Amino acid sequence: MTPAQMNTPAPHSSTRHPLVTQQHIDSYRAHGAVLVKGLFADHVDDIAAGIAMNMQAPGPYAAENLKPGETGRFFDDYCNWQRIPQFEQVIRNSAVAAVAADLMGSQTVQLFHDHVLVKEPGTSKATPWHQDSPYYFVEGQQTVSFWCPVDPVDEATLRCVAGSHRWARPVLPTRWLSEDTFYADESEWMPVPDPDAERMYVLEWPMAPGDAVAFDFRVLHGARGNDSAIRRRAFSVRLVGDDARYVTRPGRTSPPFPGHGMTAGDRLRADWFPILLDRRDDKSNKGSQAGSDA
Ligand SMILES: O=C(O)CCC(=O)C(=O)O
Repeated sequence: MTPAQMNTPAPHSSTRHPLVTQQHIDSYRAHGAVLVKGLFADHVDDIAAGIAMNMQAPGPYAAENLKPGETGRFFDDYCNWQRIPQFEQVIRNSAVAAVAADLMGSQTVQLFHDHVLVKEPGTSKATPWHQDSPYYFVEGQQTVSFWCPVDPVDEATLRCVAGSHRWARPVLPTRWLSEDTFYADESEWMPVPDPDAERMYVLEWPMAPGDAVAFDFRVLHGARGNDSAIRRRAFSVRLVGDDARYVTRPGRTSPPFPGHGMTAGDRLRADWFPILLDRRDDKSNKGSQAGSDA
């Protein structure tokens, strides 16, 4: 496939997943985010069980995101799908890869990582506005995260700034706890905006357990605190498509994936980041192209 072909959205009519309409695809392209109702509806119990297991046995990257004196609990952790069977099962057996292919216009869908984000009742801390892309070592036009709550959410839902995936300059990544800048050099980034004060078009939806917001890695997003009386447990799956390539950053990325051995311009190595779907030759090579270059 030539680079030009890789940037051309794939035809959808024959392969589009029944959950995905042309309106979903158009909204995703235009705004960088769209709600997919019921995407994980059959997997809510598994996701909730996986989150419970994750919180009971946090991984090396687990973080508590509150300063002393702040109320509630804001826990997050990522890159646990290989040790939490429910996460792997959901990632491989749900419709997420097919829906991702449709939204991204990509023939292949590759797993980047999983992420758990839990705000207990009475957690006033907001998730800071940020784009995920600057923290990551992968870039492309074809990227997507799916944020899925396993509790009903209203005020504490994900909030995405429409169109921010097309901004010319990326937004300065910061550390969620200290709010320090993530990389030493601040010059190449734009300051973090205040979308409410600046009256930006913010997309947000009340969501039922199993619904998912699909959003481009470059979309500016955040979330309010959880002032409700119930938990706000969320699971994110991060996926990339045909044109995504490894890029270098001015420091350790998040997640870091130490020892990955990739160099600028590589596709993510498929032995670490499995190819979940390959529509290039649906009949003969489902899953068998892992590691090949598109
Ligand atoms: O759950 C949250 O509060 C924020 C989620 C988020 O930033 C993400 O999934 O990338």
